[in-house]
Amino acid sequence: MNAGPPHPDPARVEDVPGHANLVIVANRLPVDQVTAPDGSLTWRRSPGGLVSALEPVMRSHDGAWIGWPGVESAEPDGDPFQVDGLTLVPINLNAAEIEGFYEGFSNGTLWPLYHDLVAKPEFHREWWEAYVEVNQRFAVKTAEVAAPDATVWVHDYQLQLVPAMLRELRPDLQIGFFLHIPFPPTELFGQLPWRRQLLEGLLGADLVGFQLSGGAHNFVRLVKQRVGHHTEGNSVHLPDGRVSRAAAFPISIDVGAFQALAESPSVIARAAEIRVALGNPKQVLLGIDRLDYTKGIYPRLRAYSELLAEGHFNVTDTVFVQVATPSRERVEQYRLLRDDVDRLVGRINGDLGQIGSPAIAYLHSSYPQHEMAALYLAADIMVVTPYRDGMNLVAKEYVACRLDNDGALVLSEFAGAAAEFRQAWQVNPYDIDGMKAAILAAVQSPPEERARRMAAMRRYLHGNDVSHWAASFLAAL
Ligand code: GDG
Repeated sequence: MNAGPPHPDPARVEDVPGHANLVIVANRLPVDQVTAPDGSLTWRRSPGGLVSALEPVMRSHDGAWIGWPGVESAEPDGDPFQVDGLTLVPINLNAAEIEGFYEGFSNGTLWPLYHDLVAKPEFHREWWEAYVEVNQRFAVKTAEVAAPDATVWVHDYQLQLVPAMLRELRPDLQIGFFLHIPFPPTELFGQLPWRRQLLEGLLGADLVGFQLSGGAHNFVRLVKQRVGHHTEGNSVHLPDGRVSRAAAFPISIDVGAFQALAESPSVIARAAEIRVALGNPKQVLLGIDRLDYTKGIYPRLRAYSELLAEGHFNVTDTVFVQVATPSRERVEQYRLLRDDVDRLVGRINGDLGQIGSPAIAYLHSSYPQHEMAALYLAADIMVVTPYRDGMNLVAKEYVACRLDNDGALVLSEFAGAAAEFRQAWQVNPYDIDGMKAAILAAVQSPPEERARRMAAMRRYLHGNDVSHWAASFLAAL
């Protein structure tokens, strides 16, 4: 818990506006505002891929981070403030902005469209208008905060118009953009009524980064097709003489931090405690995800329940721990998903569980990072089966924690991480039988094979952690 007032000592922040040499612009600030029992406001670190990835980079670059504090507010934006040495610049969102920009266009239109239509995207003109207005607010604030010739790094699908809006206001800046989620194939993107505006928004950046090279190719192809600019390889030549480049920068994690957690006596003790609490099973399988329909939680649990029902596993010596972190709970599709998963878990436990031995230990909750590390340590098999995922940091965190090269990773081929973790047991989450076979193969694999596969993934991860990712992006910018 990082405690601190929302309006801190102005002396610490008065030199910030107009003076930040590295500005991170993201939908969310890397903190949540919470009310302490005494009524005062404090800040708590928030979970999520972006936060996990960028925090170490910010610290080493001493920059400013612009974003929404995560609570609804109709007040004017507050002053910049500091938490844990990070300078945070808040942008308040009111109820209408949250509904139209965040829950609407970002999570009801773009998120499902960019994830291969796993859910049906909705197109509403008033959501789009809110998206344009909020992107403009982010651009204006960034223009205020950035020093002359500063580097600005804009993040993710919520802010795709910011690069062009910002360039208009501040042509002196170096502007980079990174998309954390997949960039869809041209046929899907083409459905968007505002496809051209989004492409032009991104082209305001000098460098547009994607998780995989496929995303960069899709983007450049679309720019050629829909905007008509001249392209050469992954470079786009703009009419004003500027060149905007697209490239892949697969994101990673703070490997050292996870390794340190995995080595710490308290985390090791907690992992042992978790196994005892689970009844000392022979095998612990683990899933950790935001409760999101892209993550493939449902087919994964179905595959596991069929393996149990067919007698491949026994609930007295095997347990599946599924952590589903609450997410976007005001969006209808997420509420429906929660009901579906609740029902499935209830049915599986009702049909297959025994007193003291549930088939699935289901936790709809969010945990501190050391508890996550203890779970990674306690799990023999990590099951990561998204239908589509930009990268998937959970898979990388599991690998980082397996200091003894033990443990097996079952990984969807549709997660970005699959391109790097060739040695995982890869699965197609749409193929339940295939998933069952892979889980079984992972569970039954001899220790030497697990160690060989894990060692190779760990070697790869060591040369490719989040500071390498950020350094490569910033160097290319
Ligand atoms: C997006 C893209 C891409 C989760 N629950 C808790 C918790 N987490 C942390 C995990 C991990 C992160 O959140 C989740 O990252 P993912 O990569 O798995 O997924 P998204 O949130 O969908 O992230 C994704 C990522 O951006 C980065 O570019 O990889 O593809 O969709 O770090 O550990 N952390 C804590 N408590 C929890 O309960 N402390």
